[in-house]
Amino acid sequence: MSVPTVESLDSIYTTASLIKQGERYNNLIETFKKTYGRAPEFIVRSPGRVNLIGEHIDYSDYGVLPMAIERDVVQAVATTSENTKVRVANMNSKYPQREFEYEGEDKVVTIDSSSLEWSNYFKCGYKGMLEYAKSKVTPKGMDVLVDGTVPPGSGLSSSAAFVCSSALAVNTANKLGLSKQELTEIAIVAEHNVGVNAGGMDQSASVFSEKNYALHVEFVPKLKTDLVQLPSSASFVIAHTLVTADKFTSGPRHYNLRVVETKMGARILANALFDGNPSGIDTYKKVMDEYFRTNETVDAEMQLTEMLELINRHLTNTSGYTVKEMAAAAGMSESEVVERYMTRFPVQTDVFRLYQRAIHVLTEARRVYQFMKICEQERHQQTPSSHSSKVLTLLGDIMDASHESCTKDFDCSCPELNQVCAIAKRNGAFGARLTGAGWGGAAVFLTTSENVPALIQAVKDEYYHKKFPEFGNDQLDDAIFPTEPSSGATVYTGF
Ligand code: NG1
Ligand code: MG
Repeated sequence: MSVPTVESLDSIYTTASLIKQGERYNNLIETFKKTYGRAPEFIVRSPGRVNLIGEHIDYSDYGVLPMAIERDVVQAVATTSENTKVRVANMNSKYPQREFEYEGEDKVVTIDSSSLEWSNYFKCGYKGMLEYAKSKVTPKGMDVLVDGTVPPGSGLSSSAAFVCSSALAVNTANKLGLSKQELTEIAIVAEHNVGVNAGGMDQSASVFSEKNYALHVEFVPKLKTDLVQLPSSASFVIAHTLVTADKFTSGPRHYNLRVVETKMGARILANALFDGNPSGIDTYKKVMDEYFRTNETVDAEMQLTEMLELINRHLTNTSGYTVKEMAAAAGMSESEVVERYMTRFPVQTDVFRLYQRAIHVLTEARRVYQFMKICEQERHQQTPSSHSSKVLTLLGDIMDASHESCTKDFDCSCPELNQVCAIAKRNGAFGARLTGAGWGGAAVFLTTSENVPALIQAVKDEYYHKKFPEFGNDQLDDAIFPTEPSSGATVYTGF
């Protein structure tokens, strides 16, 4: 079997080289035939991502700077018009084959988010797309075979890669013709169906990324992406601590709690600044935009500096708020706070640390601008080699500051993440930080291409070999690997 030729069904979905993927795709196609007794009609692919800078600020509507990685979720698909049954199988035998039926225009499909069930991620994409396309189509029946290479629970967005590729599969199967923008927006909301109140960074990166570029993603006034050229001397290494952060289980104490802490902080600030917050603003970026609406000349970094002053003035309770105190400061009733922010995504905590979370969000948002400014300046330079290490030092310092802020103020790191970052810093990393949600999962290191092998070896020796002596080199290649900015969502046909 030859390597499938790349032909995007819809030219807006990026095409990517399959040369390296030949064997994997052939395997997928052969297994598909064995599983379903027919050949797939098309293959979709959506990658994971690594976030370079801008952690936990997407749900405060601040811009972030991720890039797609080579690791991805691919799905081979065949359709039928005879029924609306969907069968989903996985190349990994850990995930048993499932099937479900289209339940009609209103419901589309039931998702039981009370259990951690792999096929829920497919259903999310399916439901989101068909709800959006409402009544235009009776969906096709689908046979689907999934193959994922993004380590789950690693902070590299296996979930978004899965949901976006599912949405793309449904888009392609039913010829819905939705744009990247629509698909991304649908995938963002759809992922809430698995019980995580996530922001929109991952889906945007998975869909819009292009090879060789990082992606600046902004969320307000609407989703917008821009390609960012990274310095040519920069190389990145990803290291998964192998401590998995399962947001599904720990969400009430970690991820979903941070969403409440940042939204309530923004509400309190908006209540103080805008006379009762009549429009119910609940993200810091929207507070900032409103506050500077009449004075847009002030640049974003300065706006953020002023926002930090406002935080010091208005979120004064640095030892943490109770629900009652938050409600009072936000000008809301306690029941409204609970109903609006803690019911669909419940949380568990004694106090809400609004001040510390706010300091992280605003300084981190400022770091995104600083990081991009350096990349932009670098793009206009002819780079003598003495200069390139200066640029990496500047970018690395920003990444280090991000890690420190995540550790101290956002409290989303863990000992293992701190440990791998410290090892990296001692072994030639210019910067090292956790990436993704944290509390486990992966870190990202900035280094030069020459130093990549030594850096990887050092982390293997000092971290993996000590903590996971049973792991062979093959398994470790899955845990620590160099990465390059890769391409986003793709449809392959004609094989
Ligand atoms: P990970 O941990 O990669 O799934 C999560 C959120 C992002 C963002 C980051 C933290 C999901 C699907 N994604 O990423 O939106 O908030 O944490 O920056 O939960
Ligand atoms: Mg995820």
